[in-house]
Parts: sequence; structure tokens; C-alpha cells
Amino acid sequence: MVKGPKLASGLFSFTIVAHSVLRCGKFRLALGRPLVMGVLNVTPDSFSDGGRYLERSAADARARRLVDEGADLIDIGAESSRPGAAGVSLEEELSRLMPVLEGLRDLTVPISVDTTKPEVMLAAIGAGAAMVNDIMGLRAPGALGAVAASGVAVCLMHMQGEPRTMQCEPRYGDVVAEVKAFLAERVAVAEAAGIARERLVIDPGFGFGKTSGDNFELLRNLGRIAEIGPPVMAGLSRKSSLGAIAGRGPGERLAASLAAALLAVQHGARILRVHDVRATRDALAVLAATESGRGEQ
Ligand code: 7PJ
Repeated sequence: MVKGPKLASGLFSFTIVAHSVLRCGKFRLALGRPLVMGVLNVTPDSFSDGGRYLERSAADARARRLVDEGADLIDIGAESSRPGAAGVSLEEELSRLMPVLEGLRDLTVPISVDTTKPEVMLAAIGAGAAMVNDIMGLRAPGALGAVAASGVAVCLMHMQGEPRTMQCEPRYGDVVAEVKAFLAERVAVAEAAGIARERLVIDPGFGFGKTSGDNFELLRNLGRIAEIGPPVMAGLSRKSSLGAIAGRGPGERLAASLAAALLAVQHGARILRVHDVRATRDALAVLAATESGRGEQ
């Protein structure tokens, strides 16, 4: 709640700021400042079976380091959704994900699971995941039902097409209007299925069936997406649109990612999905100090 202007009566008027809390399983995340979600991929392309244990302990260490660096949530993905990526089987996705989740039950921040499969959602929720991050916006048959009865948060993301082919020929009449209409519809469908509004997050899905021009148009108009109501998540970290602008390869996009993160927040994003948590928190501290005019944290 924000204290509004003082009225002639001497009382203050109060404005309710919608969705100031995100319900996330046993957690309640206050949305008074931008939140940072740290990305943890457990999608080993180069590990053989013998590497599994190493990979698991490395994943565990990385999650804990992201929390130390200031992550408010951790997003764990076991199915690569990069452009051109083929899907993984249910068995493979579960075998990558579940041991890591089980090992992180004591984590002090909510764990989100990046998946499109209802079976994975159910298993992850059973293992303590507090959020489901679905690049398909719960469109897979059974996905709405898999999360509805739980108390977990859900990120509904927009994607045109599917990862294998989405960057072949993205096409929109009005990208902002189309993404907004899609997300508004998915919010309505989710609510009708029993997922309360304060469990919902929406995401325009930067890079998912979008040209570089589409991505920047969405970034500039993020405020229109925010008008739908639920908090907006922005995932621009290290993405190829930033690489194209800056002329940088995947490992050299930190500066561009930080610029995009601050712009996203200034245009209405409430949650940033990033790889570089510490650097993003530093950048956000500069923004917060500027906006408060005090330079205090
Ligand atoms: C996003 C995501 C994103 C949400 C990925 C990458 C590709 N989930 N999963 N939003 N991106 N909600 O990290 O480059 O932008 S995977």
C-alpha cells in the first residue's frame, strides 16, 4: 500500500498497489523492489553417464552461489529451449532435475522449475518447487490441472511456434498487441482453472519466436504488457538480440544484459531472469539509489 496525497480532512488517501506480493508455495515474495531470478541450467550436453554425480554437485554449488549473490529465486531448467533445440524425453528431464531438486530442499529462496511437461511439474512440486516457469504458458494438455491444486506460483510466457522452429520466420502484425492478447487470455484461463491472481507472473518471452526488432519493441512497450495486471518477468540476459546490437558473442554480453535489465525495470518489469545475479543486483542498486534520491540501500 502506498500513502497517497494528504486530503483536506487531514487523512491520507490510500492507493492499493495490485499484486504487491507473489504467492510462491510456502514463500511470499514482496514485489516492492525488482526481484532477481538466477538461472541454473541442468542441461549437460557434454557430460557422459560417469559425469552425473559431478554435474549434480556442480548444480548444487551453483544454486547456492546464486543465492549468496542475491538471487530472490532460482530457476532450474532441464530441457533446453534454445532456438533449434529438440525436446528431451520425460525420463531424461526427470533424471536431470529431480536429484538436484532433492538436494536443494533446504534452500532459503523459492525454486522455480522451467518446464512444459505436466508430469515434471507434478514431480517438482512434490519435491518442494515453489514455482513453475512454463515457456508454453500452461498450454500442454494437463498442465493447468498439474499446478492448479498446489499453491505454487506460475510464470506464463509467450512463445510463437516451438523451440525447434521458432526463429525460422517469426511474424506478427502488431507484436505488442498480439503478445498482450495472448498473455491476457492465458491469465484468464489460469484464473478460471483455479490459479489465484497473486500466484501469476507474465512474460513476453524475449527471443521466443521474435526477431531482434520484435524484442526491442516489446521492451519499449513492456508497460502495456504490465497493464494486464500480474507482475511482469523479463528474460533478456545474454540473449542473441543483445549480442547482435553490441556485436558480442554469448560470453561477452554482460554489459548489454545489465543495460537491458535496467531498461526492463524502468519499463515495468518486476522480476528479472538473469545469469549474472551479483552484477544485476549492483545495477539495480544504482537504479534504486537514483530513484530514492538518497543513495542509501
Ligand atoms: C526464458 C525462460 C525467458 C522465461 C528461457 C535463455 C533461454 N523463461 N527460459 N522467460 N528464457 N520465463 O535463458 O536464454 O525469457 S531459456
